[in-house]
Amino acid sequence: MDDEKKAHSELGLPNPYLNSLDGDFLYHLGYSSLEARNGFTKDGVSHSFQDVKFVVMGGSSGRMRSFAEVIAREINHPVQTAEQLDIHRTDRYAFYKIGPVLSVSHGMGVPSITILLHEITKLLSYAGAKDAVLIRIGTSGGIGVPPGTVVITDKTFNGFLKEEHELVVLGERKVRPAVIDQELARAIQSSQSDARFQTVLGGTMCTDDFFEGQGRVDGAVCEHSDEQKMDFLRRAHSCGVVNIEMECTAMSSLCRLTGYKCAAVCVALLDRLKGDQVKIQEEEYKSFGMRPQSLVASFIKSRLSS
Ligand code: R2B
Ligand code: URA
Repeated sequence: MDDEKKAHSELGLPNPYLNSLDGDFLYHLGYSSLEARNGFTKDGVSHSFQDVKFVVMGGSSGRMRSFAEVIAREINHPVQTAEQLDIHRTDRYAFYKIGPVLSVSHGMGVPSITILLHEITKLLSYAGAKDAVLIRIGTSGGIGVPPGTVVITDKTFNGFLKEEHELVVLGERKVRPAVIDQELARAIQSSQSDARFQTVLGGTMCTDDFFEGQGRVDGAVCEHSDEQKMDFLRRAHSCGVVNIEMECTAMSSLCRLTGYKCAAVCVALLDRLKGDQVKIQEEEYKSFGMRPQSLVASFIKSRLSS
């Protein structure tokens, strides 16, 4: 076996060039491959990434700070405050380590989550945490489901309603399958311990824009009609799409290639068949936002105790 192939299979990522790097600095996270392999020290305490079993990602830093405390309580972690769990090194992504769980923000949209996914899957692979599961917890626009419903994604669609992720590499369009782990999605749904909200398994459409990309007619620019929007949303719904967000196809396609299982658990803030504006009250927004956190915390707790 030549050196490149050996390196590829050793790290388990589909990039032979990683082998020839003389150390890999994960610039947006601020950690090096050496620290991923050997661990790091914070406030005089040694930490390792080797024990990571779950990476929970969400758009905002506040949500991931909250999740760090939620999961710390749920799994009885000896350290419970976000300040002490915080291991961020840069301002790009919030980053918390709670024993076997990483809680990381991913920002909004495909470009932002893609950068994180490249770096986090390299970090896990350097650390030897190849069995870690990646879960996105987020918000979304529902289609034909009441606001507050938590959607666990079983299919990821792009804006053409194809189960694919498209990107441009070296001036050419690349189209990759965007499929998600069914067993993981079902396991998350069945771990629900809080019966106060509805969950549904269904298709999620990923778009590169919140306004025109999601068919809204309330952006600064709109060149389609309300009727065209409704026709498209109904067509999407008939293909099995029950919610719309802005990251899932990038996540499912990259995780398929890197060999990590992933899931998306997003609460619907509104029903897009009834309107475009997200006019939710602050209290309701907070309580809806806790639903994916509560479900994923139950799932992680049950996995860790089994
Ligand atoms: C859901 O909400 C954000 C846009 O408001 C985006 O990150 C997403 O996927
Ligand atoms: N996030 C989205 O991407 N779309 C919505 O409609 C609501 C939240």
